[in-house]
Amino acid sequence: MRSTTLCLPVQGNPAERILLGMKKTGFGRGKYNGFGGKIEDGETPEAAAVRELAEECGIVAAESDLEPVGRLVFTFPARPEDDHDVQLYIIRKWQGQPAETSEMKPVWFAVGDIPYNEMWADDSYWLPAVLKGKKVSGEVYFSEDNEEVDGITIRTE
Ligand code: 6OG
Repeated sequence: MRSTTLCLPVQGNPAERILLGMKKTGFGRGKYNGFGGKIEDGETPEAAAVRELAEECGIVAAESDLEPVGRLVFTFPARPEDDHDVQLYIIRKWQGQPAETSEMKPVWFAVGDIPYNEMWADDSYWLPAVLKGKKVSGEVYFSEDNEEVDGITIRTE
């Protein structure tokens, strides 16, 4: 199980626009997603979230500006090495302009125009709730093709 972060930069409260990145390499290549990755040994989830934001799209955020919005566990029965335990954050304040890196190409989307058909299949189940200000927790089981959602439980608060 990989312990990771996923950070969603948004403008507006409630959210009006969201910054997503087209992933250029590795796990989730070819999909839009938030920014994040592995929590390194000895690193806090918040430190990892801030580091990954800078590495993937060049913006500099303070840990104290991260809003924790939940936790999701993704299970891939056909590829257990890809199981992910993900801490989710929203961020509304940072320094610098998002820029393309070797890992991600950042693009702003209106919240009514999110490209769910170019994202992980779970996202349409929980992202709308997060963008409305809810916290989520849940488990997602992927099918044998590692793409479709086979089972999902999402709790909101
Ligand atoms: P690395 O393991 O490459 O980071 N992530 C997911 N994000 C969404 N929206 N859906 C999923 O369903 C995900 N599984 C993982 C966590 C992978 C990045 O992708 C996120 C990390 O930010 C399967 O270091």
